Amino acid sequence: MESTATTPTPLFTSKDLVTDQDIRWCPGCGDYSILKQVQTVIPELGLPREQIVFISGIGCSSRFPYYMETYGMHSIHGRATAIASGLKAARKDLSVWIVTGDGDSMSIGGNHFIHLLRRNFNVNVLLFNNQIYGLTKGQYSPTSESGKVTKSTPFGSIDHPFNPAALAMGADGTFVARSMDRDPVHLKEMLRQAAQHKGTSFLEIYQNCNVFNDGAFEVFTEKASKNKKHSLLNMANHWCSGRMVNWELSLMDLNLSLLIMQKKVSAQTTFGFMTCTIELSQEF
Ligand SMILES: Cc1ncc(C[n+]2csc(CCOP(=O)(O)OP(=O)(O)O)c2C)c(N)n1
Ligand code: SF4
Ligand SMILES: [Mg+2]
Repeated sequence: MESTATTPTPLFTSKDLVTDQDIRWCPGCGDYSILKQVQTVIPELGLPREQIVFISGIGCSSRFPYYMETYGMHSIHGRATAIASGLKAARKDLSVWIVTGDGDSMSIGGNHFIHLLRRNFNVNVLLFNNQIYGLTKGQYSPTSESGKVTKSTPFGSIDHPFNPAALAMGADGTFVARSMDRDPVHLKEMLRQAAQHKGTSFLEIYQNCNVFNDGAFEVFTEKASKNKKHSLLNMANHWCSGRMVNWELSLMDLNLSLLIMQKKVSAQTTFGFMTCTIELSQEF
């Protein structure tokens, strides 16, 4: 049967999304790449700019709405999720995007974050995870690795880090994906899929803070290690084609003790492309 799906016609270009604001991110920050990919994908939605809204909390990442020529709000620390939910409840026609950081969403905003996913409001969450508090100049965050030495943990952090994607799955998130600032092709594809998803889409983006946590994700990008440490899985397709069980088995053979393998999910649940953080016992 022929597909009747049509691709929307863009009403503007990525250049129309560039604002007159001076960008205050440090030169070399991974946020620039994310901004560029978002500005590339948003016109593809075919919506007028007045139907697109970016709402952020507080942090370097949360300066994002200033740099998007759409509606937007640089809101309150950890509360972008609540404000976005309220807006979406009142204006279902809007495409609502939440931009947050690992501190903003996993510390002060942690409670709002899990309840947004549980409620499954039709909004999109972009979590820029640089595993540090960037704006406040380099304190450890809930996603910093154990032993992390920072100004606030001079003898090394004694905390176990949160895995935001695992947290999202624990809250029964219906779209959970992870990408990287350094992989623009994959990032754009994840943004497209997130936009298409009905319900809360959660996209975690590994983002390099070259000033306070440089190279945190090098292991996934450098030639010597990336094939061993980095694998792309698309659970959605495999679930739909009824082959999820096969994937589960083959991944277990490969020693991937990912949470997604252990968790029973509903048929509606979509898991986007996950970047594995566990060393593969053999290469794909
Ligand atoms: C109520 C409140 N508490 C604390 C702060 C200080 N503060 C500002 S940004 C921030 C953390 C930001 O970290 P993250 O969300 O990871 O963003 P990044 O700067 O790394 O992009 C904190 C603790 C604040 N602005 N308001
Ligand atoms: S402090 Fe880090 S996250 Fe913030 S703008 Fe600079 S490089 Fe980017
Ligand atoms: Mg951060």
